[in-house]
Amino acid sequence: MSIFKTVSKEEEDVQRHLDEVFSKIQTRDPHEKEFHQAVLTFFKSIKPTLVKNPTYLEHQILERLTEPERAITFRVPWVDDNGKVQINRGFRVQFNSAIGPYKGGLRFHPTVNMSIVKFLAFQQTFKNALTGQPIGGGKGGSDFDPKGKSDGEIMRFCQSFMTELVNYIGPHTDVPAGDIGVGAREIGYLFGQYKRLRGSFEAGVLTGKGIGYGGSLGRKEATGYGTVYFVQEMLKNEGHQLAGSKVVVSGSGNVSIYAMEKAIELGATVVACSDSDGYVYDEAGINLDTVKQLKEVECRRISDYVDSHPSATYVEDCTGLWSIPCDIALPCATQNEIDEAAAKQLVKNGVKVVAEGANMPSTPDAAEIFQEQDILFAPAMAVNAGGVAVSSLEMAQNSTFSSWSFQEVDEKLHEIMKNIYQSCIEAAEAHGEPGNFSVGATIAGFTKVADAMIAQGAV
Ligand code: NDP
Ligand code: 2IT
Repeated sequence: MSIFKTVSKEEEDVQRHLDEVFSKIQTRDPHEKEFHQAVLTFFKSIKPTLVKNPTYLEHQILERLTEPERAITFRVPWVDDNGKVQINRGFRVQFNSAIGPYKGGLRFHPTVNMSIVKFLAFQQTFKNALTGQPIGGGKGGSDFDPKGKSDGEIMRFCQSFMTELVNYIGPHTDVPAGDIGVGAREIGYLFGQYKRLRGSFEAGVLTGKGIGYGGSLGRKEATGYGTVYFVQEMLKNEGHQLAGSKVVVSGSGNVSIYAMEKAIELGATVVACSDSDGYVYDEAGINLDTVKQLKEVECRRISDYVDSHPSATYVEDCTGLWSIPCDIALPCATQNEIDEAAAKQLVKNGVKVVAEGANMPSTPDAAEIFQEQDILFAPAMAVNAGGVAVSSLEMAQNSTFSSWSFQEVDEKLHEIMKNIYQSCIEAAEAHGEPGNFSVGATIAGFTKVADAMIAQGAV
């Protein structure tokens, strides 16, 4: 039986094709379940445009789009503080370069494997297209766990990782950046080693760099701010505003912190945030200075928040966060953090907006619940695109030896997020699914990449 709902003859044909391609992908790499999830969600969303434009199928676009141009794994040996050799696995998936050099972050987390990196690189391709910037899609990382490692261990790991990665990247080839477990410190060590190995200062090879050596003002804030700018557009369209709303944000890393900062600046109250151990609830509003001090400066756990805020509550259950009543839910931690039960709980508690700051944080069941219940639900591909968009602005500054002010970058980011919102709305409307941001975002990104691929022939 088919996994897709059918209606017309044209739809049936498209569906058969989608089923065939999907089944081939599953058979080839049966254990890559996150990648399968991303592909299936993508197929469901692009179906209306395939029905309208059969030419995409004639060019075997789906088979080509779902096979990375290159997928690299490598050994990363490093020496720990006890003098013991440790071995991790490194990855870089260069998924699609139809519209520009591969671009996407590096994730250091023990859960990293080929399925995770492929799903991230696949989605990055369409996200990057949506930004309107000339960047292709890639992603990488390692199963290295930065937690509890000394600064020296982090540096030696990054140097070893780059010693291999250097063979595959460059300002016009592939430009990595940060993601989970990779922030300014790691990018600094990676950049230093790249520069040493190449013997030249190629600023545009990595983004998210420190401001003193080619980084862009506003990059650190971009993903979180962009997430909230997107939410602002969604609310504006419904005649609502952020001021006075109650917000729950998962995670307390880079995306979460700057989503909280912008939401608070715009008058919302953020009542809870989390890390992988648990969440804090502060009815009066989370004190962001405390979170920044704990997470950005001292690398401590979110449980320590209550030491200086005794009226707040800490609960050792990170997904329990979704049972807190709120108007706006911003999942900003990791994939599949909102499952069916959490989605039902959010809906029951009256959530009005769910915007994905993290990549693929809602399971397919959860996403379906939000869509069925007419919640304003927007996918990662659109919502968190501000980070990579400003990475592209960093590349532009590097290539012209210029540096723009924070305000200039922030204004450009805001404009880009408004444009992404508009592209989603228009593409959804044009394909008979008004208000469906998942369909709109995916089709807008897909069209740009697929058209460029067709124009460039079978490469
Ligand atoms: P950080 O490493 O800065 O922060 C990650 C946060 O999520 C931490 O609070 C972490 O808790 C929590 N977390 C990580 N893994 C899990 C897990 N398995 N279960 C529960 N909590 C978890 O990463 P970022 O903020 O950069 O990234 C967060 C998300 O946003 C990711 O999905 C990433 O792909 C996405 N993203 C990031 C962009 C960027 O510019 N950085 C751009 C676009 C998307 P703990 O400290 O306990 O591990
Ligand atoms: O998922 C993402 O978009 C990122 N981690 C940011 C990628 C980038 O190249 O800035």
